[in-house]
Amino acid sequence: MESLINVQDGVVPSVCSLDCPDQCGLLIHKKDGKIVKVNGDPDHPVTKGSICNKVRNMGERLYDPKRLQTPLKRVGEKGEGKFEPISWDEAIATIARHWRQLISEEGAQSILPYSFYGNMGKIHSEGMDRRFFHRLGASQLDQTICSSAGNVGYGYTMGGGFGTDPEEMTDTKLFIFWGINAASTNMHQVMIAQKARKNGAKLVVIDVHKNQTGRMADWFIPILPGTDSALALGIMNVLYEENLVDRDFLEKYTVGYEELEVHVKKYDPQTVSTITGVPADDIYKLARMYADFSPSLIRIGNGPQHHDNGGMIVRTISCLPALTGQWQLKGGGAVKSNGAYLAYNTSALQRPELRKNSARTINMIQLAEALHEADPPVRSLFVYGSNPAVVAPNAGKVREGLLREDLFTVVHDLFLTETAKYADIVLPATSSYENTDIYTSYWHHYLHLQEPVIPPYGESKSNADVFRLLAEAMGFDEPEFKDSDEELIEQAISNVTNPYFPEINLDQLKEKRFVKAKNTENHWKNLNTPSGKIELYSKRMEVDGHPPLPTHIPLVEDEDHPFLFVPGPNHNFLNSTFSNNEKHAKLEKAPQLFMNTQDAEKLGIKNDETVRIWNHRGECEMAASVGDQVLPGVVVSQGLWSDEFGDKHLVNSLTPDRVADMGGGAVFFSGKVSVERAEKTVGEVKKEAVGIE
Ligand SMILES: Nc1nc2c(c(=O)[nH]1)N[C@H]1C(S)=C(S)[C@@H](COP(=O)(O)OP(=O)(O)OC[C@H]3O[C@@H](n4cnc5c(=O)[nH]c(N)nc54)[C@H](O)[C@@H]3O)O[C@H]1N2
Ligand SMILES: Nc1nc2c(c(=O)[nH]1)N[C@H]1C(S)=C(S)[C@@H](COP(=O)(O)OP(=O)(O)OC[C@H]3O[C@@H](n4cnc5c(=O)[nH]c(N)nc54)[C@H](O)[C@@H]3O)O[C@H]1N2
Ligand code: SF4
Ligand SMILES: [Mo]
Repeated sequence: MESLINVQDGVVPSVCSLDCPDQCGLLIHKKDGKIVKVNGDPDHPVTKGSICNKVRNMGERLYDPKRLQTPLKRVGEKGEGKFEPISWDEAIATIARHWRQLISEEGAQSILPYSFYGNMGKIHSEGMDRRFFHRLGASQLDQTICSSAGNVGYGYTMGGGFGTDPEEMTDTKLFIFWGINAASTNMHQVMIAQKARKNGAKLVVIDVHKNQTGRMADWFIPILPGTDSALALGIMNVLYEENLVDRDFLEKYTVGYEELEVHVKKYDPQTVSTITGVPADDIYKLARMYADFSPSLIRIGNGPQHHDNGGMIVRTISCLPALTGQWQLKGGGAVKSNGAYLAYNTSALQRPELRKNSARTINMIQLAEALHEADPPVRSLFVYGSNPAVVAPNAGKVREGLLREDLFTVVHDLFLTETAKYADIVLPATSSYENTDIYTSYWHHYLHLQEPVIPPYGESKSNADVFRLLAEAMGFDEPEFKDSDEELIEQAISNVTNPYFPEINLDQLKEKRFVKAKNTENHWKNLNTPSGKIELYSKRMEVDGHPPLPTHIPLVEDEDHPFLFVPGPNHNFLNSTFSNNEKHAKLEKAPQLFMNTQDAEKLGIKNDETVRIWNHRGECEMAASVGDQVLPGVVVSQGLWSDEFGDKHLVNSLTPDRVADMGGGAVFFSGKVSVERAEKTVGEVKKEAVGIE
């Protein structure tokens, strides 16, 4: 078949590479060899031709004049952003020279790779890079920043990332969006719910912020941050008390339902109300509704697990569907992540046996500490697919660490990100549209192939190609570094032990482009928990130092400030991706701080006035949005804003970098702040934010 790159004018297939559950099938419209339009693929069984506005405007990002074209070396101070173009030969030779010296003087552990999923492609985000860093013997990175607390919590109950198939949700009668801003972050889940609502289904949203998603609900339930375990236990209390549980199901398919019955007696609605801020009557109403409406589906978002007790919150919520036997109904159950259905042959792709040392592991959310205090010190950082100077907690301290003169930093990205500004060497990355790769969704059940649809931009190179070059420069002559991207794909999808993984080879995938996981319907009958059942009581949790039954555990006391601060993502960016693209930034206008009218009145803050938000870690400025969208004592912002449009918008300068209860997860939403009126007008803040009046 002709390479899609060579199509000058026409429509070619693709898949969205962003860290988003929807993983849409795309159709790329080309003219004169360039992308002129990005549409959804109407033949995709789940995303069905609709896509978000962010990716509709992807062309603006791919051809943004700010996109990197050549390798660069730093000629100014760290952080200043002054660079000069160099050749790939010089860039790779410089890195190899530094690393050889570091390895001989301080050991390979002094080198730390830092990566996440700016591109979700397996080959480029967790393929050749892993082979290289294993062989190098570098420090290992625990990739905890996104959803590890919730995934571990869900896993205690359900044995891993196994939940309801979105394609089965057409008959669902009750959707509970629990801590997910799906209107912005999982738009096809909203479309499915909206369609079901036409047939009488109801939508309940439980959130700390009445945002785009909350506003479309039949019933919005505001809750205090980090108290969702208590609410779920209150629901269980009513279900048991009023005999609304499915005892047959519990007996056959769960462990510990009798212990749970005794345990939840102490979580009566009155007690739970004082913890959660949800009125007791609403707890009764919600529990009865949950029993009445079948099938029901709980879509568990990422918000609740970005707290000190986030693992336990997700663990607790994930017990609910079993109580009313939802798993046995088509479209009933829950989804946290469905990623496990498409677990592939990671060891064949990543070759852990190439590692000859047992190097330390560094938790990525503690980068600030690692750069300041690791012993032996981190002396070189290689960043790709991530922008820690913006996305990591305690980002002010991360930036201080990046200033260290004795730290040799390399950043591989499409743009001169905030992190790249601190680099010694910057390497230009291809976009996913320029690569060959495979993608698996963590919500729907499809595996996709991406073939390059445009040539590499300027001199940019894919992640895998950069690691092939580095392997050669470091003298690694193992055949594993010679494998092509297509060979890597073949290895990843062959000899997969996961029983749900579809039987497919690369030629078949080229023809079909996407293929579904198989036999997933009865997953809940044979779980990867120690008992094989749904574990309401978990011995494994006890061994790991947690209460074995779902339990409400209060948040850690952050330093003494009056407001809990919840800085989540926004609609038009994807984490920090797009925040530097003018079109997307203009659509967001300016960063806002949502606060309750009572709090604003006490502080003499009016709507649209600029406020200063601060704590012992840092400070920020935003325009106040005063109203009833959040409960008193809570403030919420949206979006990880770029430095390019103002230097007072780094929300992560305020967030704590302590770890959650499970999985070493991040606690972005458990920090506390003070808020006061700033002297600036909102007009000035907006102007800084997006360059508009
Ligand atoms: N447009 C857009 N889409 C995205 C992203 C993006 O940045 N922008 N990011 C992508 C990524 S990487 C991820 S992980 C997902 C995240 O997407 P979601 O799963 O939606 O997670 P968040 O937006 O972090 O938080 C969801 C909601 O949880 C609420 N929340 C916070 N704390 C609590 C709490 O204690 N209890 C309850 N009940 N609610 C709480 C927040 O107010 C927010 O509305 O989205 C992906 N999709
Ligand atoms: N305050 C706060 N902070 C958060 C969150 C929050 O809700 N609130 N959410 C957290 C979550 S859930 C996540 S997942 C993290 C995400 O944090 P990151 O993983 O850092 O995500 P992005 O900010 O999108 O940065 C991805 C970078 O990868 C680059 N990139 C894209 N494709 C490629 C490629 O093929 N190769 C290379 N080399 N680079 C590429 C992009 O240009 C971009 O600069 O942020 C976390 N930070
Ligand atoms: S970001 Fe999400 S919704 Fe938008 S195109 Fe990509 S997968 Fe689809
Ligand atoms: Mo994430």
